[in-house]
Amino acid sequence: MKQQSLAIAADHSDSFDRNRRPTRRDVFLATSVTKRNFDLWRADHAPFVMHRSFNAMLTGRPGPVHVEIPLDVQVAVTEIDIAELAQRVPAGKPRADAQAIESALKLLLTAERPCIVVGGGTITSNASGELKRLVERLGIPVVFTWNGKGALPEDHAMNAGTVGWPGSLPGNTLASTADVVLLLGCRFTDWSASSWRKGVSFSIPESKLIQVDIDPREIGKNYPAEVGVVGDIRLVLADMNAGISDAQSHAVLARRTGFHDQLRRLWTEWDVMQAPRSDHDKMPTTMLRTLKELRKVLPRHGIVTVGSGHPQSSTKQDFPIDEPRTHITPGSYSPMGFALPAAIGAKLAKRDTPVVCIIGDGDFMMCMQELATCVAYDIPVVFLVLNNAGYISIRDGQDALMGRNIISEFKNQKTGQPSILSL
Ligand SMILES: Cc1ncc(C[n+]2csc(CCOP(=O)(O)OP(=O)(O)O)c2C)c(N)n1
Ligand SMILES: [Mg+2]
Repeated sequence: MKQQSLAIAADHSDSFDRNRRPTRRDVFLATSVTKRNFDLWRADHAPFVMHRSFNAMLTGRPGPVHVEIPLDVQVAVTEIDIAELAQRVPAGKPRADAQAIESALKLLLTAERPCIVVGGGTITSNASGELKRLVERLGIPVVFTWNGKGALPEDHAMNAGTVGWPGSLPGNTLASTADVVLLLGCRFTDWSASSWRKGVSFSIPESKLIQVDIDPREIGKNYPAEVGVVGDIRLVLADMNAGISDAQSHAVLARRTGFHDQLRRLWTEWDVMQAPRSDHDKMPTTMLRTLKELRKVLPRHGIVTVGSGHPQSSTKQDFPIDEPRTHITPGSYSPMGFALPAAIGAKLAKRDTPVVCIIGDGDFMMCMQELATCVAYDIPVVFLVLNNAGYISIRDGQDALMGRNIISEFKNQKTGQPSILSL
């Protein structure tokens, strides 16, 4: 077997110039979606390349690394020394500059209408405990982006729902009228910032921005930052918590009671707006009613993976998430074809946790062949297919922007009727 592989390698290397350095064209596709790229063109470079890959993948803002290994290198036999990975990656996480923490605290303590925006970085840095402490000591409402959902339980009194488009009325109202915005590990994508239209989700620079990110390149990228704090979010929040005295906490909580009343009023208003769809009791049913029923039976630690289009938006707006890493969303690129394999992956990683894939009919049809994988490998995922007979989020966008729609409803072309109706 080994001899055969080596023979293939020899054949291959005859036509392959192993001294040719990779050009930018070779790695162009991967560079746009990864942190670093390596072309491993010598087997004895493997320890160096793999250590550098793990270093890049696991440090700073974590992300994927692409390593290309040609077949002749894959089958080559060579002598190598491998050092411990622990000796090739940093110990601990970066802590922020004390002066930046102090400036941020000064703004948060004096603000009249502060708001915390929680992005996916908060969950990546396992900052939920420190976030809850800060929120409760300062009484600051929290809004979530798609990837931030779950960082704080949504039944917490300071939950203000989601921000951006789609978002919730409390989330967008509080974020857009805040005098100080504390942003935690969020890129301000077009979705989270409602295409940056002023006053819809954010009113920065009138609102002063405290931006916390482990990646310095994010600071001030889409909005000017009054205070840019570079560091691991859990450590930054721990330092902020340590800098607030009990007396400061009591004083600021007493000052913010009227502000908290407004948050409760906004939730009542939002519930009234959503009630016709979330309490709908006729058939065909609605997405919001379906999600409401799912929430009743899925335990808090149950995982949902979510498909593009209306299922992703409705889940963001009206499906409360209470624990980190239980809401797996395709995020702001929103690729169809993600939710179904993501559910399989989640179930493989957490065999004892219930996993539900909330997915539209269009998205489901992109990769439903993978159901065979679930059967072949006994992977019991629940698929909740929200069948509205079309790419209805796209149809609605076409109607709104162009006044007509095309090729977005799965109609029977003879009868003109969709096969299944649903609101
Ligand atoms: C790979 C890919 N192609 C196209 C899109 C654009 N797109 C976003 S939502 C959507 C329709 C999704 O249909 P469905 O899953 O049935 O959800 P619905 O909006 O109908 O509830 C499309 C085509 C996308 N996000 N990803
Ligand atoms: Mg659909």
